[in-house]
Amino acid sequence: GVTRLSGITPSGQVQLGNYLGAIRRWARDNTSGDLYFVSDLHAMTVPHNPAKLRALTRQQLAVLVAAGLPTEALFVQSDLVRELGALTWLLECTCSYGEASRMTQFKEKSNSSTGFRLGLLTYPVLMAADILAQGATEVPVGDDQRQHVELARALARRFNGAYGEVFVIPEATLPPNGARIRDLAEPSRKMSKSAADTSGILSVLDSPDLLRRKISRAVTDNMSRVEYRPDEQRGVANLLDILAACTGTCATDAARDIESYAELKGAVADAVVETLRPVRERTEEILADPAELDRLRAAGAERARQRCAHRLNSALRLAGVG
Ligand code: AQP
Repeated sequence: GVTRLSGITPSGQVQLGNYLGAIRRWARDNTSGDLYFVSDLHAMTVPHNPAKLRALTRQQLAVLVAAGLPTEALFVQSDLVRELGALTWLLECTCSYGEASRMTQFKEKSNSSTGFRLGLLTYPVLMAADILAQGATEVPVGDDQRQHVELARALARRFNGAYGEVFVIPEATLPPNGARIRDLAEPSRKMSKSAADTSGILSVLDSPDLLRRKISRAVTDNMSRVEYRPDEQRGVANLLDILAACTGTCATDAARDIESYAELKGAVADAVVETLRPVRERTEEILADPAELDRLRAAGAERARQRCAHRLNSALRLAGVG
């Protein structure tokens, strides 16, 4: 069967782009065999706060449950840290230094910081372990992650060839192109949960008041033209993209009948508040029952561990250890 694996990193509060571009689609499209995980270990490649990471991980898991993902398809990456640590080592010893350091994302991110963590270099190998541990056949990823899935493929092939067939060769697939949501305050950037300045970031858990306030301050332009022209009017086009994604129309149609920027912002605020309300309320309910969330989490971890146990043991044995 097909096993699609998707992850979300708790590097900040889940934002509207994550919801509209990924989580909502996962909840709609998921078929049996698909897996979703909160990749908290990936949030450690840059300086992090332990208590915050723990809280965000829990919150993100709750959002995924609240969004309607089947709980049996969910797990938290660090609940498998021992298994993944072992597999990552086997794969690091299958990967060349040159191969890892050629990853575009590493080159970009290591350039912009001095004294970066070694994990920034090796995290694609951990990602390969995530994929190969679960026997994923498909990994739906955007362009920025494609190279990492290619690495996972190369490592799986190499390991299988050197020691014996143990890993399924995964394939990178293109997720259906959803809306790319941009930062309301800085529409040249995409909306990101780890952004330092949150004034243009709509969090899934923001109160309706806060959502409205942020939307009312969204950057537009002085053309006074409500039309969908992304190249000329990036801020307005972003608001129309958000409106369209929330109301299930296309951005050009969404622009029709709207006369002013004030009216546009009002419509966007209503649509965003109504779209996020059920997820936020359900997330709050889930977080209010920590014992039940712990139970869900433990059950997901157990299933994920069972899925990888045999493969990991075989890989260790074939490599001459374990
Ligand atoms: N602005 C966006 N519009 C549409 N989709 C988006 N996604 C992220 N931002 C937008 C989708 O959300 C999923 C979760 O991705 P991730 O946790 O692996 O990290 P990311 O893609 O790097 O998302 P962020 O919010 O920008 O996080 P940080 O700040 O940590 O980099 C993915 O499916 C992604 O496409």
